[in-house]
This record gives sequence, structure tokens and C-alpha cells, in this order.
Amino acid sequence: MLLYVVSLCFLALAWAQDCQVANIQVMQNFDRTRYAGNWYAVAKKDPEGLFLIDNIVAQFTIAEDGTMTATAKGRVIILSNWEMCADMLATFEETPEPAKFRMKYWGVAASLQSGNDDHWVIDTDYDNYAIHYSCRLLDADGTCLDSYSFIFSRHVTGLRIEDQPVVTQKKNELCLLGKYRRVAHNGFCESSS
Ligand code: DAO
Repeated sequence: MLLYVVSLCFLALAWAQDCQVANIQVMQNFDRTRYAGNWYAVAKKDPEGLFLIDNIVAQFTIAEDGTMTATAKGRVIILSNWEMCADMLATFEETPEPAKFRMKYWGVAASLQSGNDDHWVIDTDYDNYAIHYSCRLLDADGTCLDSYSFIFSRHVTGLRIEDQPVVTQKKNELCLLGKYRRVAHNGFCESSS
């Protein structure tokens, strides 16, 4: 019996970490209304060609018709060495899975990055933490060649201690454990435009 349980645990672990993008589990029964509001990025796994560096805050809004949009700010360096606070806008297209969106984004200033990425909500308790994931480039074997992921907190001070184990577990399931860096908040986007 014990051997059976241990084997099942190993199987579950292997399945969770096969790194296939198609097998990534997202938030079940995702409620975008509860996701709305301000989120501070407290950690980030960068994609190729990093854009948002730190002081990253996203604000999600749900319209009366249910559509989700967002504004976001963050410190960026553009044109090789010009540091500024980027003002970004995003719209979200629904997919058959409630926690998986296509996100179209662009900058208020034309010199900022624009694009169209997946925006998947991997897990959230809505009140404290949220884990976002986006795979930009799928490899031929089904794993992700270029991804980025934000760990969001409702609190600018970071994640609560009690939320850290679940966030670590989700980072592991995304095959991104050890690939995140801390995102600082020092008021840069409050003092510059
Ligand atoms: O920072 O390197 C990067 C990639 C992120 C690009 C996305 C910026 C648009 C922000 C929209 C806010 C919703 C999270």
C-alpha cells in the first residue's frame, strides 16, 4: 500500500514537471472580477529582450460587459540607455479557458514595446497573491523556449510568509524555479513620468 502511494506521488510530481506548456495547470473557476484592482509585481522571470525592469504595478479593470483591460507602469530602459517610467495599456481576449487570455499591449508613448502575448493566471487567492505566466515561443518538443512570468502581490511590501510555499510550488510546476528575480519598488514611477 505504502509503495503504491509513494509511486503515485512520484508519478504526480513527474507529471507536474514535464515542462509541457500544454500540461500547465491554470487557476480553476477563475473569477476576473475578484482579480480586478491593483497588483504589484514582486518577482519576475524575464523573457528574451527584457522590457519592464522594476516598479511594476498593474491595474486590472472589468467593464460592465465583462471585458478585462489593464494599465501598467514600470521602469524601463529604452534606446540603449534612456530610463523612464513606461505607461502601458492592455486589452484581453477571452479563450475557452477562463484563466487563459490573449493580451494585446502597447505603450502610451510610441517608443515603448507593443505585442500580443498569452496571459495565463496560474493561481491566485485574489486578496494576496497571483501567479501569471506567458509563453512567447513554443519549442518543437512542447516546452517553452521564451517565457515570462510575474509574481503579483496585493501588497507593495511583497508576499506574505504564508503565501510563499504555494508560490514556490507553482514556480516549480512552471519549470521556472530559480529563474525569478526580485522586483524592487522604490517610487520611481511615482516621481517620474
Ligand atoms: O517586461 O519583459 C517584459 C515583458 C512584459 C511585456 C508586457 C507589458 C505589458 C503590461 C500589461 C500589464 C498586464 C500584466
